Formats: sequence, structure tokens, C-alpha cells
Amino acid sequence: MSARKLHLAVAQLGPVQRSDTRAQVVRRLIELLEDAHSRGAAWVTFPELALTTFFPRWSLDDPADVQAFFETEMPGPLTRPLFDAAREKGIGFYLGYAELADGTQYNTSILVGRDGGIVGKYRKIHIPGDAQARDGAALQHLEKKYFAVGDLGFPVWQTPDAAIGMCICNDRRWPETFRVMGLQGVEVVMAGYNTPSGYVQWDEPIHLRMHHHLLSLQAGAYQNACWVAAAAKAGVEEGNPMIGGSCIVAPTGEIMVRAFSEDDEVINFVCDLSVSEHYRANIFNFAAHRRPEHYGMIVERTGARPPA
Ligand code: CDV
Repeated sequence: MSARKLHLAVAQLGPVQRSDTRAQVVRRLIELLEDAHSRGAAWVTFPELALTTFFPRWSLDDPADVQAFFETEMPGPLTRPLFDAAREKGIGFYLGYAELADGTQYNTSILVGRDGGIVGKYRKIHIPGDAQARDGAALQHLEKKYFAVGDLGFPVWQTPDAAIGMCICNDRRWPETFRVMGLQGVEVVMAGYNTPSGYVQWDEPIHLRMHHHLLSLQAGAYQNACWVAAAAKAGVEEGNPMIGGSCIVAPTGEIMVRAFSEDDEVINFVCDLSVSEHYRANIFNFAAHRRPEHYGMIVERTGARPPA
């Protein structure tokens, strides 16, 4: 196996407050992109909904309030400087944002190549939370109110550097997300996330938020022999704490580098893509060992049913 080196960076964002303008956030993203480039990275992953505060924490009913969080074009006048910076530096990126397309709202990410052109788009499929606010709840998580289920599947794009796929936040907790990309030979999965430190639906010890986040990424990377680059929007946003823990995970399932802070921070690692080959030829040789004839329930059933 000869080494195939790809230098990846992850740009964690600290909190974005509602009063922060797009221009201010894009400026921060450009500074992070320049930092990643100065370290020698070829690609950088930004978070989910990176351009705004995590607005699904609020139940907003005025359409003007909601639309203020959505992009109708990408790049638009305010985001174009990020694309220009990427092209100038020759660095590709993943960016999460709220997308309004033909009247439908999606939680979206795009993959932008090192020439500044859009390579691909993904729309979040596993949408967590509620469609309606919970009465009297101190915390809300209303992604189902604001976002339709993504309609683009889990594609993988063969870029000149690697086969790259994308997912968004809650998607990372579902093995199906990684497996569908694994079956397309994905080499790098990029993921952005906003994970609140407190959940609406259940009361869990706080330390488990980070544990489950890392567990999911490490399992996804190992079981599909791919690298994972995951970027948080972290810190206290509008009074609500969100976990950090941005990291780059190897196909061994090991975390190679992890963010220290809950603020704007770049982490980077020179990944050897050939590490995947060992796993793909042996323990996770899908063609040799998978038994799809026994996996039918995975696509036939949604909820669990007890045995008859
Ligand atoms: N933005 C998210 O998808 N957040 C979810 C929370 C609500 C569980 C997550 O999986 O981190």
C-alpha cells in the first residue's frame, strides 16, 4: 500500500448570535479558511447552519423572521467572498446553511471544490426534534417545523483528491448514513453539527452528549473504512450551550485530532487515505462478507416491532 496523503482541516465555529450579520459570520469563516490554508490543508469542513444562530431553538411564526435565516442562492452576494477566498487559496470546503428552494426549506450542506465551484449538495435526511413547540418546555428543538426531509439521498462525489460524502448533525447517529456512503466507496465523510448540551425530548447526563457524538463518528469511520471530518458550532449561543468536540477520525476509529475550545478554532491532520485499503480488503471487504439477503428489514421497516 502506498500512502495517499490528503490534508484535512475542520473549522469549528464559536457561537453565532441572532444579531450577528451574515457579513460578520462570513468574515469569521474566511479567517478560519485562511488559517486552514496556512497550515497546508486542502479541504476544510465548516458546521451545520454555519451562517446563522441555531434558530430551531425558537418557535417563530412570522414568515419574515423565519426567512431571514434562509439562503435563496448560493453563493449569494454576502457569501461570495468565501467562495472567492477558497478559489484564491485553492482550498475546498463543506458549508452548512438553511436553504429555501422553490418554496421548500431544507437543512443543507454544499461541497465546494478547490476551484471555488460547487461540486455537490446534500439535504439533511434525519431531521430531529418537533414540528410544534412543546408547551411550557424550557428548551425547544423545532427542526421538523422548519425543514423538509432531504430529497437528494447520500451521494458521494469523486473529487480529484478523494471520494467525499456529506451528512449533517443528527445523520451521524444513524449507521445507515455511513453505510450508504460506504457502499459508494466514500473515503472522507464531512459533517457539520449543532448539538445542544441539553435536549428537549429526554433528560440525559450531560457527559453523554459528547460520548454519543464521538461514539457515532468513530463507529461510522471504522465500519466503513473512511475518514470523518466533523465541525461543531459550539459554545453559548443566545444563552444556550452547545458541545464542541470537532474532530478528525481515522478509518481505524481513532480520533486523530480534536478541538480544545468551544470557540472559533481550526484543527488539521494529514490523512493517509490508503489506510482504508487494509480494512476494505479484509475485515470490511463488503463484497466478500456482507449478507444483504438478511438485511431486508432495514429498508422495509421504519419503527421496531416486537417479535410475533
Ligand atoms: N442539529 C441536530 O441535528 N442536533 C441533534 C440533537 C437535537 C440531538 C443532534 O443529533 O446532535
